[in-house]
Amino acid sequence: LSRSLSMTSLTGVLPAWEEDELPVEDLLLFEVSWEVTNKVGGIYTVIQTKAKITVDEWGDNYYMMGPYFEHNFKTQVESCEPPNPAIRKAMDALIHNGCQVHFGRWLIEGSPYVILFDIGSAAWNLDRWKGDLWDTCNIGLPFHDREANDSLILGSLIAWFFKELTDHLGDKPNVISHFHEWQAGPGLILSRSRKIPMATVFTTHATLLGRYLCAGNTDFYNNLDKFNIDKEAGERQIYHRYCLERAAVHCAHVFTTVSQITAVEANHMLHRKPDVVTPNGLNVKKFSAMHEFQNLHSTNKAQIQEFIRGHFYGHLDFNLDKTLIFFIAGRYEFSNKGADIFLESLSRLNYLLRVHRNDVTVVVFFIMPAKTNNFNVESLKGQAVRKQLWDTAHAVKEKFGKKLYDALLKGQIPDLNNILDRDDFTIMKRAIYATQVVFHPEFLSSTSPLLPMDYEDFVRGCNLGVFPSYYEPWGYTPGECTVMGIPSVTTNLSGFGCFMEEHVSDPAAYGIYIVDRRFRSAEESCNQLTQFMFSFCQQSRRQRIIQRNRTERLSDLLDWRYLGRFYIHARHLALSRAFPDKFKMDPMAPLKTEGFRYPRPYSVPPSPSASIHSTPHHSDVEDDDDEPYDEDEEAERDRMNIKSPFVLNAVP
Ligand code: G6P
Ligand code: 1S3
Repeated sequence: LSRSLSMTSLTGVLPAWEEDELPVEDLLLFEVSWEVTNKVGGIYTVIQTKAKITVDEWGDNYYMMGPYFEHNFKTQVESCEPPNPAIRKAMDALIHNGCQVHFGRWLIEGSPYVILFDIGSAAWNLDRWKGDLWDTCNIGLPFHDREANDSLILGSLIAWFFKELTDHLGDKPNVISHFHEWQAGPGLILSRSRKIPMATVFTTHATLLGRYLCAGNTDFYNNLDKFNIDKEAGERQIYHRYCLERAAVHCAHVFTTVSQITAVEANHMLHRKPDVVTPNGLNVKKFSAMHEFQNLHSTNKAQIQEFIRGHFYGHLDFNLDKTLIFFIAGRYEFSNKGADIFLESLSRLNYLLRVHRNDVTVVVFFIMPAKTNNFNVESLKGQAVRKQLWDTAHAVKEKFGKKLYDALLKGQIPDLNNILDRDDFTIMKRAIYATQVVFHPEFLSSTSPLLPMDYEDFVRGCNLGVFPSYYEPWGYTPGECTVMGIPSVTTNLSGFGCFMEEHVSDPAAYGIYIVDRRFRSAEESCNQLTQFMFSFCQQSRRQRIIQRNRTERLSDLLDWRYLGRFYIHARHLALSRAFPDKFKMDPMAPLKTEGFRYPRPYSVPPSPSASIHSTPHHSDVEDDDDEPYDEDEEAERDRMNIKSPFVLNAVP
C-alpha cells in the first residue's frame, strides 16, 4: 500500500509499475554494508538516502547491519531494544560469547533500525575464522591487510547472527539479506556455505579491478575482454580481496550492479552477468513552488560571491554579476574523476573567452578533499558549534511557528505534545549529539570559517557542475546537481551519464551535457567539454533560469520512489530462487521501465542541427536584466505542447 501511495506523487510522465507486492509481514529484510552509519564514500549515500522508502515499505521488518564505531554510534544512533524477540535472542547468543552487538535507530530520515557489530571485541577469533574461510573456499587473507581482516570478522559475526536468527525463526518469516560491495562479501559467502535458509542479493558499486586498472592509465573499456584478471589482481596485491569479491558475486542468488556500464565491466572482471541493474536514487524533496529552488540558487550564489570577494580581495577586476561559478567534486582520484581533462578544457575555455572578447568570468572550485595544513580548528570550535545549534533551533522554530499559526487560523489551540514530529526530534538529537564530539575539519561545511556552507547549499549556488569522469560506476555528483536544478556535465563512461542517455530523449535540453569519453580520444573529449562550457557561458541569465527549471524537472527520474523498484525487483527474484515453492516469479517478465525515454521538452525545436547543445535562446541578443520572470511559464508551455519563442543557441 505504501508503495503504491508514494508512486502516485511522481509525475505522470514516468511509467507506472505493476510488480506483485511482496507480503512483507511474512518477511524480514536485512541490508549489510561497511558504510551503515559509517561514511566512507558513495555507498553511504545509497544506503542513507534509500532508508526512507525502505522503511515506508517494510516498517519494523527492515534492519541495516554494519560495523560498530563508538564515535559514529554516539553521534548518529539512538540506542533502543529490538522489536523482534528473535533478533534479541540472536544478538544475545553472540553477546554471551564475548562479542559486542549494538542495536538502535539510525537518526536519518526514516529512522531505520541498525544492528552494529563491534569488530574489536571479536578480533580474538580472527585466526580461527581465517581457518574457516580457508576450509570453506580456499581464500587466504594476509595478516597485513587490516581492511580485509576486518571484513572477515564482520562477515563471521553476521553469518553467526543469521544462523542463530533462522534457528529461532523456524521457516517463518523468511529472511532476505542484501549485501553491498566486497567488504560485506564474507558474511554472504559464509552464510551460503553454511546453508543458512535465506534469500541473498549482492550489489557491487565498483569492481576492485576496474578501479585499479583505470587509475593506472589503462585503455580499460577497449580491452575489457583481454585482461588476465587473476594476474592483474596478483600484481596489484589485491588477489585475496578480489577472490572475496568474486566468491560473493557467485554465491548470491541475485547479483546486481549500479549501472549498465558496470554490468558490462562486472561480466568481464567477475565473470557473472548481473541479474538486475539497480541504479542509485536520491531522496528528492520537492518545493511547493517552482521558484523556491531558483531563489535558493540566488541566495546561495550570493554567499559564494562573498567568498570570491574575500578571496580576490585587492585583485577584483571582474564584474561579479557577469561571473559564472563552475565546480568539480569527488574523491581525489585525479584522472578517474576527470580533473585532468577539466583543467585542460578550462585553459581552452579561457582562450575562447578572450578571443571572443566575452565579458563573462568563470570562477572554478575544485572540491576534492586532500591533505591540508589548516587553521587551528580548536579555536573556532565554540563559534561553529554554537552556530550549528542556532541553525537547528531556528529551523525547528520556523516549522513550529507555522503549525501554530495554521491551527490558530482555524480557531484551534494545537496539541502541543504532537506539534513536533519524529523528524524534528531526529535533527535536534543529531545537533546535540554532534556537540559532544571532537570536531573534524571538512572542506565544505556550514561551520567552516572560510566558506561556511554545506555541500548542498554550495551546489545550489553554482551555475554548472563539471564531472568528466573516466571511471565512475554511478556518480552521485551530477545527480545531486539535477535534483537541485543545477545543470551539469557528465560522461558516457559514468553510470549516471549512460542512464540519462538511455532514459532521456535529449539530455542536453535538460542541462545534462554528456561528454563522449568512450569513443573519442582524450583530445576530442577535451574539445567537446570546452565547447559545452563555452556555449554555457554564452547563455543569458534568462536562458540559464529556463534551463534550471528544465533540469529540475528530471528529478523525479532520480527519486528513490521511482528507482526503488529495481531493488524490490531484485529481492523478489532472490526469493523466487531461494524459496521457489513459496515465491513465484516469471524470470522473463520485463520491468515496466524498459524502453522508457523521458520526452524532450516540447518547447525545444525538433531539429538540433544548428547546435551542439539545445539550450533555449531568447530572441534578444543579450538579456542580463533581472526583471521578474514567470518561472512556471516554460513548464506550462511544455504541458500545453506550445512551441517556445526561443531558438537554439548556435555555437560559433
Ligand atoms: C534565480 C533568481 C533570479 C536570479 C538568478 C541568477 O533564478 O530567481 O532572481 O537573477 O537566479 O541566475 P544566474 O544564472 O545568473 O546565477
Ligand atoms: C562508488 O563510490 P566511488 O565514488 O568510489 O559507489 C557509488 C555508489 O554506488 C557510485 O556512485 C560511485 O560511482 C562509485 O565510485
